[in-house]
Amino acid sequence: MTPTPRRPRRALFAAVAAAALGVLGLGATPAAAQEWRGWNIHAADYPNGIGMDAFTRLVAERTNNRIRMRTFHSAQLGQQDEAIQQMRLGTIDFANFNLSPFNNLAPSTNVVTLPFLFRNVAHMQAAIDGPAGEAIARDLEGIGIIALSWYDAGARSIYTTRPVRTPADLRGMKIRVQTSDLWIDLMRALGANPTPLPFGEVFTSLQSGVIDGAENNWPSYESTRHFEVARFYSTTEHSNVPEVLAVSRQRWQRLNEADRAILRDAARESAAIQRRSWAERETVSRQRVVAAGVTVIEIADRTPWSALMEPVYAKYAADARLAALVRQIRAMP
Ligand code: GTR
Repeated sequence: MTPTPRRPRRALFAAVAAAALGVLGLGATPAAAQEWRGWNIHAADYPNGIGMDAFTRLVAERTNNRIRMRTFHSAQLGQQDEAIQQMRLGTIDFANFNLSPFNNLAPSTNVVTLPFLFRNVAHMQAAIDGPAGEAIARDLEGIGIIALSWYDAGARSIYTTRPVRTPADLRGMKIRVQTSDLWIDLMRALGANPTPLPFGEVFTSLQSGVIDGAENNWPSYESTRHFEVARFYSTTEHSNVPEVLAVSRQRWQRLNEADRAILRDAARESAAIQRRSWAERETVSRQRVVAAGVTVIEIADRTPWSALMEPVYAKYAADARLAALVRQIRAMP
């Protein structure tokens, strides 16, 4: 029997060790072997999934498959707060997030979550594509997340198991909110009993009566089938908080400038695709839930609602930097 020569054996060991380090994400992965993992809370056919799939396709094409990205749709890689932690650790490479779950981590995200701040979608887009986006991108970078582009998320409204026409109707009702202090205070200021819960637990919590309602845009209300258990949708349109398409700073730091530019361009183009798809889906989702017998309660006058928001502004837009940003956004044409 021929003894195994020393050198190849050592080489084999080195190769196995390198592969193991690669799996653990510890070694520098050769450019040719990049395989990125992406998180999406929604299903693949939701506007955000469509946007993310456009992003990954464009990046693959423009890097000749050097950077291959796979999006795990429908929260397969975990709920929102866990996914944010994983992005920060670098075990998830890219994702689309609503900005509310960053409220406690990145102060400027509170500004774009503020109730009744934006006059309409165009106003929100001008802010997030401009000064608000710049401030938020800086704050997110500080926590290990690189913002590449901004997705639409429409207006959020309250939906419940009993009709709600005025803030008085909400008194004492348990309303699900995202994990964010601002959201807890906002719901409290409206007189409700805020209940932070992961998105994936809202349906069963409505069904079992753990909560009496939640709040979201038309597409989320429809795609999650929450409308089957919470049959009243009151168009409070209290927040227009947008979303981010982002990559982990750990990945970003290993990219050269040319690849960074490819990712930025692809992300911007994916946002245009997401926004078009979003506008269509809002209409379709509304039609679907109305056809399914949901009662839409039109809130014609939002003044009684916005009048209660003073304490939220006092707490979350008090800091000089954030107050200046709020003023700048309000002054936008
Ligand atoms: C949706 C948003 C999700 C998530 C969800 C929630 O509108 O797209 O990212 O934030 O709301 O309420 O948890």
